Amino acid sequence: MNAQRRHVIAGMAAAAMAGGLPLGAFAQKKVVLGFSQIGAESEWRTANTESIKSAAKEHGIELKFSDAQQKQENQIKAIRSFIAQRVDVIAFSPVVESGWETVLREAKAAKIPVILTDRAVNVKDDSLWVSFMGSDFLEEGRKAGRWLTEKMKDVKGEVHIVELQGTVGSAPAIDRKRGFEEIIKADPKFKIIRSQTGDFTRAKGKEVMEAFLKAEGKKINVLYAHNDDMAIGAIQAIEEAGLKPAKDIVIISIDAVKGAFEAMMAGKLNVTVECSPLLGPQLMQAVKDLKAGKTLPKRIVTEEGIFPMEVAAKEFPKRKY
Ligand code: GZL
Repeated sequence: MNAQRRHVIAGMAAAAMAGGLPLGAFAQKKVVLGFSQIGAESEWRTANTESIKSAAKEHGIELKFSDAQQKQENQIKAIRSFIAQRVDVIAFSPVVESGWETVLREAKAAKIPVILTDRAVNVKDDSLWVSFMGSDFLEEGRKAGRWLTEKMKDVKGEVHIVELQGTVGSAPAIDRKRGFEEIIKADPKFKIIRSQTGDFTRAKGKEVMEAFLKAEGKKINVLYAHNDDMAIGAIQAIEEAGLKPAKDIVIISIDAVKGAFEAMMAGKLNVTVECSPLLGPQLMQAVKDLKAGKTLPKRIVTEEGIFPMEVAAKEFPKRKY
C-alpha cells in the first residue's frame, strides 16, 4: 500500500473514530470463497479437503465449504447457494464431467468467477470457468502403462489385466483408462480381460475384485486400479482368495497416498503413480489474484512422479499426504 493511500486511510479512520464509526468499518473485507467438494470417498479426497481448509485459514480467506457425498445434484445445490450468498469466488471439484452448463451460466450471470480444481468439466463454452488446476490424468494413465510394459517386456505369453475404474463419467476415470490403453495397445500380448468401476472406494474395490477372482481366478496376471483405495480393497480380496498380492498378481495404482506406501513396504503393491491432492495453497493464491484483478492461466497442471515399491521406504518419511 503506498504512502498516499496509507495517509488517506489514517485520515478516514481518525474521522470515523471522532464520528463514532467503528474502526472495523474500514478493515479490509475478507474474500469469501464458496467451495463444493465431492465427498470423502478416499484418502486422496480427505487430504484434498484438509489442504483446502488449512490454506484458506493461512490466506485469511472466508471459506464456505460443502460436502456433496459424491452426488452431482448436491454440488449443483451448493453452487446455487453460493450464488445466492453472493460469494466472491466459487471453486469446485466436479464429480463427473457433464451436466454443469446451466448452473455455470447462473454463476456467470451473477458475475461470480468459477475455478475448477482436481477434475475438469465438459462444457461447450469455456468462458463458464476461469481456470482449471489439477493433475494430467491422461499422463497418469500413460505412466502406469509405461511401467507395466517395461516390467513385462520379457514375458512371452499373454498378460491378462483386470481394471478397477474410478467413478463412472469422472475425468480421472475416463483419462486414466485412455492413457493406460494408449500405451499397452502397442503390444497385443496385453489384454484387459475385465474392467468395472469400483467408484474410487476401498469397499467397492474389494467387492469388484472378489467378482473378478471368482470369474477369472488364476488367469489374472495384473490389476490396474485407478486409485490406491480401490487397490487396497482389492489386496484384501486377493489375500482372502489365498493369493499373494504384488507376486501372484502385479498391482499398479494411482494417487500415492500413505496407504499405498504402507502396502508397498509390506510387499503387497508394486507401484503407485502420484496424483497430488495438495491443491489448497495454489487455489487460495488464485482466488487472491482474481480479486486483485489479475488474469489466471486457463490451465494449471500439478507436477507429479511415480513410486515403485523399491523406493517406498526411502520416500515414505518425506510424504505430505
Ligand atoms: C484425482 C481425484 C480422484 C483420486 C481418487 O484427482 O479426483 O478422486 O484419484 C479420488 O482417490 O477419489
